[in-house]
Amino acid sequence: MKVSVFHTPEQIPTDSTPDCAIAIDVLRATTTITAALHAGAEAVQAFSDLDELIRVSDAWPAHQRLRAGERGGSQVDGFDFGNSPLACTPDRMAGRRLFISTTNGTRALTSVKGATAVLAVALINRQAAVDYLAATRPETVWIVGSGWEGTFALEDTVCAGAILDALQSATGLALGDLAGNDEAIAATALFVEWGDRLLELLQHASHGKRLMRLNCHEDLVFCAQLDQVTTLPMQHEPGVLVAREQLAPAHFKG
Ligand code: 3SL
Repeated sequence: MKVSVFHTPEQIPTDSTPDCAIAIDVLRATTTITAALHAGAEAVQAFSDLDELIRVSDAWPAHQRLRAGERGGSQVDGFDFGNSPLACTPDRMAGRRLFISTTNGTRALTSVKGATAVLAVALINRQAAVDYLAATRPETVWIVGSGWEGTFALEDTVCAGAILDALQSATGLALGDLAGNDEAIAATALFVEWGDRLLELLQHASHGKRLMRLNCHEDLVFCAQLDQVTTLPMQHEPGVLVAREQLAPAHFKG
Protein backbone atom coordinates (compact mmCIF):
# COMPACT_ATOMS: atom_id res chain seq x y z
CA MET A 1 0.00 0.00 0.00
CA LYS A 2 1.30 3.47 -0.95
CA VAL A 3 -0.41 6.49 0.59
CA SER A 4 0.03 9.90 -1.01
CA VAL A 5 -1.16 13.13 0.57
CA PHE A 6 -2.38 16.08 -1.52
CA HIS A 7 -3.04 19.31 0.33
CA THR A 8 -5.71 20.50 -2.09
CA PRO A 9 -7.82 18.98 -4.88
CA GLU A 10 -5.81 21.08 -7.37
CA GLN A 11 -2.70 18.98 -6.59
CA ILE A 12 -4.07 15.56 -7.49
CA PRO A 13 -2.71 13.93 -10.66
CA THR A 14 -5.02 14.27 -13.64
CA ASP A 15 -3.80 11.19 -15.50
CA SER A 16 -4.64 8.45 -12.97
CA THR A 17 -7.07 7.46 -10.22
CA PRO A 18 -6.27 5.59 -7.00
CA ASP A 19 -7.78 2.38 -5.63
CA CYS A 20 -8.97 4.39 -2.66
CA ALA A 21 -9.40 8.15 -2.26
CA ILE A 22 -9.95 9.79 1.11
CA ALA A 23 -11.40 13.30 1.09
CA ILE A 24 -10.74 15.31 4.23
CA ASP A 25 -12.29 18.56 5.40
CA VAL A 26 -11.92 18.55 9.17
CA LEU A 27 -13.39 22.11 9.31
CA ARG A 28 -16.07 21.14 8.65
CA ALA A 29 -17.58 19.27 5.71
CA THR A 30 -16.31 15.72 6.26
CA THR A 31 -16.91 16.04 10.00
CA THR A 32 -20.50 17.10 9.25
CA ILE A 33 -21.02 14.32 6.67
CA THR A 34 -19.79 11.75 9.19
CA ALA A 35 -21.97 13.22 11.94
CA ALA A 36 -25.03 13.21 9.65
CA LEU A 37 -24.64 9.52 8.78
CA HIS A 38 -23.86 8.70 12.40
CA ALA A 39 -27.11 10.42 13.38
CA GLY A 40 -29.08 8.21 10.96
CA ALA A 41 -29.21 10.11 7.66
CA GLU A 42 -30.07 7.66 4.89
CA ALA A 43 -27.32 9.15 2.67
CA VAL A 44 -25.41 12.35 2.05
CA GLN A 45 -25.28 13.74 -1.47
CA ALA A 46 -22.49 16.24 -2.09
CA PHE A 47 -22.47 19.02 -4.68
CA SER A 48 -19.92 21.65 -5.60
CA ASP A 49 -22.65 23.77 -7.20
CA LEU A 50 -25.59 25.19 -5.22
CA ASP A 51 -27.98 25.43 -8.19
CA GLU A 52 -27.35 21.79 -9.06
CA LEU A 53 -28.05 20.84 -5.44
CA ILE A 54 -31.40 22.62 -5.54
CA ARG A 55 -32.33 21.11 -8.90
CA VAL A 56 -31.56 17.52 -7.78
CA SER A 57 -33.03 17.83 -4.28
CA ASP A 58 -36.26 19.38 -5.63
CA ALA A 59 -37.01 15.97 -7.11
CA TRP A 60 -36.80 14.38 -3.64
CA PRO A 61 -39.85 14.21 -1.29
CA ALA A 62 -39.67 17.35 0.91
CA HIS A 63 -40.11 15.45 4.20
CA GLN A 64 -37.22 13.12 3.33
CA ARG A 65 -34.62 15.75 2.48
CA LEU A 66 -32.48 18.36 4.21
CA ARG A 67 -30.40 20.99 2.46
CA ALA A 68 -27.11 22.17 3.92
CA GLY A 69 -25.39 25.06 2.19
CA GLU A 70 -22.28 26.96 3.30
CA ARG A 71 -20.28 29.70 1.63
CA GLY A 72 -17.53 31.61 3.42
CA GLY A 73 -18.39 29.80 6.68
CA SER A 74 -21.99 31.04 6.78
CA GLN A 75 -25.31 29.37 6.00
CA VAL A 76 -26.66 29.99 2.50
CA ASP A 77 -30.07 31.73 2.55
CA GLY A 78 -32.98 29.37 2.08
CA PHE A 79 -31.09 26.26 3.21
CA ASP A 80 -32.11 24.20 6.28
CA PHE A 81 -28.71 24.69 7.88
CA GLY A 82 -25.13 25.66 7.15
CA ASN A 83 -22.30 23.23 7.78
CA SER A 84 -22.26 22.62 11.50
CA PRO A 85 -21.82 19.03 12.69
CA LEU A 86 -23.67 20.06 15.84
CA ALA A 87 -26.84 20.45 13.77
CA CYS A 88 -26.70 16.75 12.87
CA THR A 89 -28.99 15.40 15.59
CA PRO A 90 -30.89 12.11 15.21
CA ASP A 91 -34.26 13.87 15.33
CA ARG A 92 -33.35 15.96 12.27
CA MET A 93 -31.32 13.40 10.32
CA ALA A 94 -32.99 10.01 10.85
CA GLY A 95 -34.09 8.51 7.54
CA ARG A 96 -33.49 11.70 5.56
CA ARG A 97 -31.08 12.43 2.74
CA LEU A 98 -28.74 15.34 3.37
CA PHE A 99 -27.97 17.38 0.23
CA ILE A 100 -24.84 19.41 0.98
CA SER A 101 -22.66 21.98 -0.74
CA THR A 102 -19.73 23.69 1.01
CA THR A 103 -16.96 26.02 -0.13
CA ASN A 104 -14.11 23.48 -0.34
CA GLY A 105 -15.03 20.12 1.21
CA THR A 106 -17.64 19.00 -1.26
CA ARG A 107 -15.32 20.13 -4.10
CA ALA A 108 -12.62 17.77 -2.74
CA LEU A 109 -15.12 14.92 -2.72
CA THR A 110 -16.21 15.72 -6.26
CA SER A 111 -12.57 15.78 -7.44
CA VAL A 112 -12.00 12.13 -6.46
CA LYS A 113 -15.39 10.66 -7.28
CA GLY A 114 -13.86 8.51 -10.06
CA ALA A 115 -11.69 6.49 -7.64
CA THR A 116 -12.54 2.82 -7.04
CA ALA A 117 -13.40 3.53 -3.41
CA VAL A 118 -14.09 7.01 -2.00
CA LEU A 119 -14.22 7.79 1.72
CA ALA A 120 -15.03 10.98 3.64
CA VAL A 121 -12.84 11.18 6.72
CA ALA A 122 -12.23 13.61 9.57
CA LEU A 123 -10.54 13.39 12.96
CA ILE A 124 -13.73 12.03 14.55
CA ASN A 125 -13.68 8.87 12.39
CA ARG A 126 -9.93 8.52 11.75
CA GLN A 127 -9.67 5.00 13.22
CA ALA A 128 -12.62 3.76 11.13
CA ALA A 129 -10.70 4.77 8.00
CA VAL A 130 -7.51 3.11 9.27
CA ASP A 131 -9.38 -0.12 10.05
CA TYR A 132 -10.85 -0.08 6.54
CA LEU A 133 -7.44 0.42 4.91
CA ALA A 134 -5.78 -2.25 7.05
CA ALA A 135 -8.53 -4.76 6.19
CA THR A 136 -8.80 -4.03 2.49
CA ARG A 137 -5.20 -3.08 1.60
CA PRO A 138 -5.76 -0.96 -1.51
CA GLU A 139 -2.53 -0.59 -3.47
CA THR A 140 -2.79 3.15 -4.07
CA VAL A 141 -4.39 5.55 -1.58
CA TRP A 142 -4.78 9.29 -2.08
CA ILE A 143 -5.58 11.45 0.91
CA VAL A 144 -6.93 14.71 -0.45
CA GLY A 145 -7.25 17.73 1.81
CA SER A 146 -9.84 20.34 0.96
CA GLY A 147 -7.65 23.28 1.90
CA TRP A 148 -9.19 26.73 1.58
CA GLU A 149 -9.79 28.01 -1.95
CA GLY A 150 -6.73 26.21 -3.29
CA THR A 151 -4.39 26.77 -0.35
CA PHE A 152 -2.95 24.50 2.36
CA ALA A 153 -5.00 23.83 5.51
CA LEU A 154 -3.33 22.71 8.75
CA GLU A 155 -6.40 20.82 9.99
CA ASP A 156 -6.68 18.60 6.91
CA THR A 157 -2.95 17.84 6.89
CA VAL A 158 -2.88 16.87 10.56
CA CYS A 159 -5.78 14.50 9.90
CA ALA A 160 -3.86 12.94 7.00
CA GLY A 161 -0.94 12.50 9.39
CA ALA A 162 -3.23 10.97 12.02
CA ILE A 163 -4.33 8.36 9.48
CA LEU A 164 -0.74 7.56 8.49
CA ASP A 165 0.36 7.40 12.11
CA ALA A 166 -2.30 4.82 13.08
CA LEU A 167 -1.87 2.95 9.81
CA GLN A 168 1.70 2.07 10.74
CA SER A 169 0.53 0.22 13.85
CA ALA A 170 -2.48 -1.30 12.09
CA THR A 171 -0.43 -2.74 9.21
CA GLY A 172 3.01 -3.19 10.77
CA LEU A 173 4.42 -1.17 7.85
CA ALA A 174 7.00 1.56 8.43
CA LEU A 175 6.26 5.14 7.37
CA GLY A 176 8.99 4.95 4.74
CA ASP A 177 7.21 1.99 3.12
CA LEU A 178 3.71 3.48 3.38
CA ALA A 179 4.49 7.01 2.21
CA GLY A 180 3.79 7.63 -1.46
CA ASN A 181 5.13 11.20 -1.44
CA ASP A 182 7.00 13.69 0.75
CA GLU A 183 3.73 15.28 1.86
CA ALA A 184 2.77 12.00 3.58
CA ILE A 185 5.89 12.17 5.74
CA ALA A 186 5.40 15.87 6.51
CA ALA A 187 1.74 15.27 7.47
CA THR A 188 2.78 12.49 9.86
CA ALA A 189 5.38 14.76 11.46
CA LEU A 190 2.68 17.41 11.99
CA PHE A 191 0.46 14.88 13.77
CA VAL A 192 3.31 13.52 15.90
CA GLU A 193 4.02 17.09 17.07
CA TRP A 194 0.41 18.20 17.61
CA GLY A 195 -1.59 14.97 18.15
CA ASP A 196 -2.17 15.65 21.83
CA ARG A 197 -3.12 19.33 21.21
CA LEU A 198 -5.48 19.09 18.27
CA LEU A 199 -7.91 21.75 19.48
CA GLU A 200 -5.03 24.17 19.97
CA LEU A 201 -3.79 23.45 16.44
CA LEU A 202 -7.27 24.02 14.99
CA GLN A 203 -7.41 27.34 16.84
CA HIS A 204 -4.12 28.36 15.18
CA ALA A 205 -5.35 27.36 11.72
CA SER A 206 -6.53 30.22 9.50
CA HIS A 207 -9.90 28.56 8.91
CA GLY A 208 -10.19 27.82 12.63
CA LYS A 209 -9.72 31.54 13.29
CA ARG A 210 -12.32 32.37 10.62
CA LEU A 211 -14.83 30.03 12.30
CA MET A 212 -14.10 31.50 15.74
CA ARG A 213 -14.84 34.97 14.33
CA LEU A 214 -18.20 33.49 13.26
CA ASN A 215 -18.79 32.26 16.86
CA CYS A 216 -18.29 28.60 15.92
CA HIS A 217 -15.99 27.72 18.83
CA GLU A 218 -18.13 24.70 19.80
CA ASP A 219 -17.76 23.37 16.27
CA LEU A 220 -13.97 23.48 16.61
CA VAL A 221 -14.17 21.55 19.87
CA PHE A 222 -16.32 18.90 18.19
CA CYS A 223 -14.16 18.67 15.05
CA ALA A 224 -10.92 18.34 17.09
CA GLN A 225 -11.99 15.09 18.75
CA LEU A 226 -10.12 11.99 17.60
CA ASP A 227 -11.78 8.61 17.02
CA GLN A 228 -15.23 9.44 18.38
CA VAL A 229 -17.37 7.41 15.98
CA THR A 230 -16.98 4.29 13.86
CA THR A 231 -19.18 5.62 11.05
CA LEU A 232 -17.27 5.64 7.75
CA PRO A 233 -18.94 7.56 4.89
CA MET A 234 -18.27 5.72 1.62
CA GLN A 235 -19.30 6.61 -1.90
CA HIS A 236 -22.13 4.40 -3.10
CA GLU A 237 -22.67 6.11 -6.43
CA PRO A 238 -20.93 9.25 -7.73
CA GLY A 239 -21.48 12.01 -5.16
CA VAL A 240 -23.64 9.89 -2.84
CA LEU A 241 -22.16 8.67 0.44
CA VAL A 242 -23.61 6.12 2.82
CA ALA A 243 -22.30 4.59 6.03
CA ARG A 244 -19.94 1.78 5.04
CA GLU A 245 -21.85 -0.88 7.01
CA GLN A 246 -24.76 -0.40 4.61
CA LEU A 247 -22.60 -1.56 1.70
CA ALA A 248 -21.54 -5.03 0.59
CA PRO A 249 -18.18 -6.32 1.94
CA ALA A 250 -15.11 -4.50 0.60
CA HIS A 251 -13.88 -5.49 -2.80
CA PHE A 252 -10.17 -5.33 -2.05
CA LYS A 253 -8.29 -8.38 -0.87
CA GLY A 254 -7.18 -8.48 2.78
O1 3SL B 1 -14.82 24.80 2.99
C1 3SL B 1 -15.67 23.98 3.33
O2 3SL B 1 -16.04 23.08 2.63
C2 3SL B 1 -16.30 24.15 4.67
O3 3SL B 1 -16.27 23.01 5.40
C3 3SL B 1 -16.03 25.45 5.29
S1 3SL B 1 -16.86 25.76 6.77
O4 3SL B 1 -16.18 25.12 7.85
O5 3SL B 1 -18.23 25.36 6.70
O6 3SL B 1 -16.78 27.22 6.94
